[in-house]
Amino acid sequence: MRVCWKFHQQYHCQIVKGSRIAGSPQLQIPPLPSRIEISGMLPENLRIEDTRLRPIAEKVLAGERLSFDEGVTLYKSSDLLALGYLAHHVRVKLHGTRTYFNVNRHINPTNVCVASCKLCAFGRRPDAPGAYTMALEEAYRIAGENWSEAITEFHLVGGLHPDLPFQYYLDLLRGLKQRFPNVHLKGFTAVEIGYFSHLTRLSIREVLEKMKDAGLESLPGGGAEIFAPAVRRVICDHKIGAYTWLKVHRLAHELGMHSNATMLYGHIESAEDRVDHLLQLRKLQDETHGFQTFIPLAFHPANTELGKLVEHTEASGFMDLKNIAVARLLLDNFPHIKAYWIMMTPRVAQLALRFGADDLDGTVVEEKIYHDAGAKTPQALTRAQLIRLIREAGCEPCERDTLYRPVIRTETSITVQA
Ligand code: V47
Repeated sequence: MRVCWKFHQQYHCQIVKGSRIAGSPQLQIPPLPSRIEISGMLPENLRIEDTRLRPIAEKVLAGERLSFDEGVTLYKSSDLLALGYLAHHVRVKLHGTRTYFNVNRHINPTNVCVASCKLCAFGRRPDAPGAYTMALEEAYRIAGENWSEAITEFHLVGGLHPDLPFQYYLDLLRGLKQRFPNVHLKGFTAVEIGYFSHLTRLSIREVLEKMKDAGLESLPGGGAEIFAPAVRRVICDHKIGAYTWLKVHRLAHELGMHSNATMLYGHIESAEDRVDHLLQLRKLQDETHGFQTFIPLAFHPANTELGKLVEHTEASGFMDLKNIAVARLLLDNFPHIKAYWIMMTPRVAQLALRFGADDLDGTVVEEKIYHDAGAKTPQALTRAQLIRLIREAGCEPCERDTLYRPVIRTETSITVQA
């Protein structure tokens, strides 16, 4: 058992790793499965309006893997309640009603970005109004601000800054780890890692090794967008392609780091593009088992070039729930599906807990990427608000750390179960 003491201005926290507070519920995290086995009978009372879904439902309940064509059928169906029923069935087999959330803080060290992706409202050219880059001390100060409950994760993501040396990021990681030794550092999308490799002429593996050595513990899922090259050329033409995105995650997994995956929907992509994207992720997961969570992300058009190019209405609650459900059904080897409340609103994210999602993400504290693109959601939710949303949906809240280990809090201590 490792015991460390962490002192904050607001809090004195005892962090006890690998132990359990007496009297707390004994929760076990399942190891990452290589293939998730699910079986059952099609219940008599399951009403499937879209008859094309019936054979797919039989396969889902028999625990069989779905094909590309079946994925497209799921996306083209409007029988959302049947999709939700099936996805919820899979979710309950995996997790019961347990629903994960975490107490985290987002930090975006810079919004300066040379990529100019048409989908993005966050990145700025270096001389554009609103461009910023945090000095290291400023980043450390912000990391400790505006939260009242001890954080277990910093989520670090920025732009592709042309002049910041790689050393800045290594110093940032080291400085955060030094000041907040018990906070997990999840950071830098595969796009940023690819860019650091390009800038430094180090291989991607070397970049990841150096970042890991400086304190990086896992990678977020951003930058995946849609893998289909024809779509990528329009929405983010200067970014790494699918091959490099997947390579970065494969290498991170080989180095023992877990990561997440995302998909951006609701712009110019087709149902086939979405299924192709999900199946490329499923294939890599078969190889590495390093992904923890899949997060579908709805495109927000405000203040983006892409928003001006396409005649567009913002993604609907219907599409949000469908993407959660289809992801749960196709990604049979991903342990978790996250309903990111910042993106889908707390109201829809709560519904998603009954459509295949088992994770709501976290307290976040300060969010820029979606709010620059017009999100009307709050910047933060408290731990109590997340718990209420989960309980109201008839689910059992479970605070997790980044690696899905249950976290148990008292007023003075935090326990992470091994
Ligand atoms: O990569 C950017 C997307 C992502 C827009 O891993 C946009 O736990 C919609 O990846 N409209 C960043 N989406 C966010 C992200 C994430 C969020 C929460 C948790 C995790 C995790 C990862 O946001 C980008 C891009 O795909 N994005 N601009 C936009 N206008």
